[in-house]
Amino acid sequence: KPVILTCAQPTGQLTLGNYLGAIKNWATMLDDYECYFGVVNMHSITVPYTPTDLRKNTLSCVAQYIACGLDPERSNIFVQSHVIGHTELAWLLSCITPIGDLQRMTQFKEKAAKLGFNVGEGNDLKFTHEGARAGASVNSGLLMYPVLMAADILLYNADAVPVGNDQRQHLELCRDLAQRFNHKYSDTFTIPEAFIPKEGARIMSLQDPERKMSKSDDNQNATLYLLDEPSKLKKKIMSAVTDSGSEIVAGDDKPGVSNLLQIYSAMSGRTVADIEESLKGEGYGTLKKEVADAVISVLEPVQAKYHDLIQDKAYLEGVLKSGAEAAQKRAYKVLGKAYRKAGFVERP
Ligand code: AQP
Repeated sequence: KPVILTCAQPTGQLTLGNYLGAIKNWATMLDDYECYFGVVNMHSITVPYTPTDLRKNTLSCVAQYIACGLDPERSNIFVQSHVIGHTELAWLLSCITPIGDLQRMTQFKEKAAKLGFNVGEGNDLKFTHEGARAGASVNSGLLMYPVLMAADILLYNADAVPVGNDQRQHLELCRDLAQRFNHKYSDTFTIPEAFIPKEGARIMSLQDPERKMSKSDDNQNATLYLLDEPSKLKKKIMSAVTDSGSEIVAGDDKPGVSNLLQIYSAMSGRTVADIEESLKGEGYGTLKKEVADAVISVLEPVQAKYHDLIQDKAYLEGVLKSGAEAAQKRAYKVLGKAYRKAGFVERP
């Protein structure tokens, strides 16, 4: 079977963006692919965090994966730091990655901006006024993030990586690095394909529909978390920013309404055109109410399953143990091959 590898960060609670752009899709691939689903905790420490939350969110992320339909009997669910090889391969890859390639990554620029920096012309980092006053700094791990992500993927010689649209640029870099390594040494890595869903690939913030919905948004009303109580989900959707005019149609000049239609469509399986037609003449309030109903009816059973699973720590730890064993087996093989190609002598 072809191999897929894909991951989410346990930086915070998973969002509806993570679900629609990623996890929902992964759950459809269990039978046709050999699946590796990572919880990439090493990526989470590239931004400010607290260890207690990271620990809690890691197990919670595993339970959310399973509650969303990632069956551990038909896939390998593992935590990144449990598998030796991710950072080792990242080191090999970093030595063939020009720094400039990392400085121009959109996610790096956005996250650096959040920390108090502007990335100017020529990709140099400059303090913003507030950043300078707060003594801001950007750690080199944040810059290296895409190299570690490339290692996550190449370590399993994955054929494909199902991700949301925001990861397209990182995946391109991963493909470049694989090609560069293969060219510099000899054929070692599979060049992975990006699987980006047609619907839901880019769910936007409810408060600023020009930005993607993100788990670490400072404005809690901007993001729908999978574990938000139904009343909270409804409240956030009812207060979502909409656009001028009153017609319920998708379009570039209507980012707020388009986002709500996109969410509605992805949650209900109906097409946007069908929804537009059925809501002709109705106001934004009706649209929001229907979106809330659609979101809640999908998430309620997910939440019920999650609350059962999270009680059973022994079960979750068992899932992670067998996931890590399977992942490690594959990772060792690929890492060994890459080490040999790079000229490292065999381990005694
Ligand atoms: N808004 C989104 N719409 C569609 N897909 C999305 N993904 C993330 N946000 C959206 C997809 O979810 C998968 C896991 O993402 P991640 O955990 O690696 O985190 P991220 O992409 O950095 O997303 P966040 O939520 O914005 O996290 P923070 O706030 O920590 O940076 C990926 O496949 C991603 O494409």
